[in-house]
Amino acid sequence: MSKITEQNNSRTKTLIISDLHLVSGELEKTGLFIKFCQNEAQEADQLFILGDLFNSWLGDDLSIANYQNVIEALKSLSQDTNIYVMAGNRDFLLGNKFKKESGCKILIEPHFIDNNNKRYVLIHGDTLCTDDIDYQKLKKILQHPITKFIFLRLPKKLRLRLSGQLRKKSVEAQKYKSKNIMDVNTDSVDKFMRNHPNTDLIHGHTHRKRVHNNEGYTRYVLGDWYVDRGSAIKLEDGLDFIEIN
Ligand SMILES: [Mn+2]
Repeated sequence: MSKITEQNNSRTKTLIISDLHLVSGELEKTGLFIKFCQNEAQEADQLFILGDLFNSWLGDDLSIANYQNVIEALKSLSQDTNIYVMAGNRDFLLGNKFKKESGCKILIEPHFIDNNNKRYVLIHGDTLCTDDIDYQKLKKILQHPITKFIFLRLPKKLRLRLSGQLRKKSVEAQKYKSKNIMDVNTDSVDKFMRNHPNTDLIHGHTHRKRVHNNEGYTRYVLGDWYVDRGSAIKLEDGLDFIEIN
């Protein structure tokens, strides 16, 4: 059974975001996120980042240096706000040095939180995209502990080269995939939610912000972050989508 976040009282102010896909050197979106850390997130008791905060993460030893300003913003936010980071399919190599330097705690999915007499299950979302068989196969290989172990020990230059090639392939593959294939499979969602009765689902990954009212549960899909505006879910006296700008 997964852990439940300690604060169970209904007045815990929680913000949930995902899929910022920050790229080092892309200053506008990075700046928007840093501003968010200094304002909206500062007023929250806890912030959940449900994966793909970073567009790529090739190991703490290589990537922390590329995102120094983001790490510093997280660190200073972590003094007042509990920050929980879930790995996405882009940044699943976030490690111990990241945890230490950013002040974030790393969550394993699924993670459950209670708010205002309602239980929510949080996941990144890619596990439910079961129609994309090639993606699921590749994920199994890339995120296998042995692959991760070996990759993290490769020279930095080689890691950069390999990830560049992989990214190119994935962009090409996406061109030929239908839009439906890259969304969640509703049977897989139903099956997953049957294991978690009286719970609503919050996830990201698909970049299709929406509220889906299904039989027995509601599925909330987190919104995108652009250079000039972002999106978050706020839990306080209920659930609201808020715009960040
Ligand atoms: Mn993703």
